Order: sequence, then C-alpha cells, then structure tokens
Amino acid sequence: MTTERTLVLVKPDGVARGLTGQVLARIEAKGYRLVELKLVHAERALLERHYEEHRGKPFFGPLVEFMLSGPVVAAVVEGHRVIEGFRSLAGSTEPTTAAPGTIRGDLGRDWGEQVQQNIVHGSDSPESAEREIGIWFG
Ligand code: D4T
Repeated sequence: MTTERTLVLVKPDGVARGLTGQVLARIEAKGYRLVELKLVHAERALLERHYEEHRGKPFFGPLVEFMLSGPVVAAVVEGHRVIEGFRSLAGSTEPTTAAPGTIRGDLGRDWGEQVQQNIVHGSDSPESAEREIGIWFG
C-alpha cells in the first residue's frame, strides 16, 4: 500500500459558519487519518503562493481577500488515494451544482459574491500536495 498525503483547508466561510467539525468528521468517517492540524490566520504572501496558478485570473484578488477574511483550518490528511478521495468528498467547485452528499453540495451555496465560497480546499495532485504541505506546514 502506498500512503498518500493531501492538504485540506477549511476556508474562512467554513470556519465562520462552524462547519470545521463536520468537515473533519467526514474525513475521519471516510477512514482517512489526520496527521497535522492547525487554526491559522494566513498571511497574504502565503496565500498568493498557495494560489500561484490562478495569478492573473479575474477572481485571484477577491480569492486572496476572501482567504484573508478570517481564520482557516489547515490539515494534512493521509491515506491510500486520499488526494482523489478527498476531492470526491468535497464535490465540485461550484456549491450550487456540487452533488448532494458532498461537503460543498450539502453545506455550501452561492452567496452572490465575486468569489466562490466553497468551504474547503483539497490538493489536486501529488505534486500540488507536496508543494502545498510545504507552504502551510514547512
Ligand atoms: P480549491 O483549489 O479551493 O480546492 O478549489 P477547486 O480546486 O475546486 O477550484 P480551483 O482551484 O479551480 O479554484 C480555486 C478557488 O477559486 C475559487 N474560484 C474558482 C472562483 O471564485 N471563481 C472561479 O471561476 C473559479 C474557477 C474557488 C476555488
């Protein structure tokens, strides 16, 4: 068995709405293991590094401002195929159309803001996971 790790963030909307416990409970109920966990108010430079791939897109500025708007919970989660598995638990980016049963589909909605407030982030590949875990946990 190859054990994989992914970076999960509960974004400011998820923390502010008191959904951290539900997100972590779903991760644990699925059978994945939490190996690092912290509540942080992220700095701009860290968020700009995290979202580097979106620099220049119209939602980049609003996205960074949103992520600065309150504390986030950062976690490293471990398990076989956890990168794909957590993205499946999270559901698709847009909460309005994310499948019911997923975190975004059950707990998220569109608030009519410039940026999607979609509760969680999960790394999308082994390369992204390694890069993002380095950014958030050093
Ligand atoms: P993250 O990266 O947060 O797990 O979300 P996704 O993998 O599902 O989505 P993403 O990287 O494409 O987008 C990052 C972040 O930006 C917001 N966003 C995205 C937005 O507000 N408007 C948009 O058009 C897109 C594409 C939502 C998630």
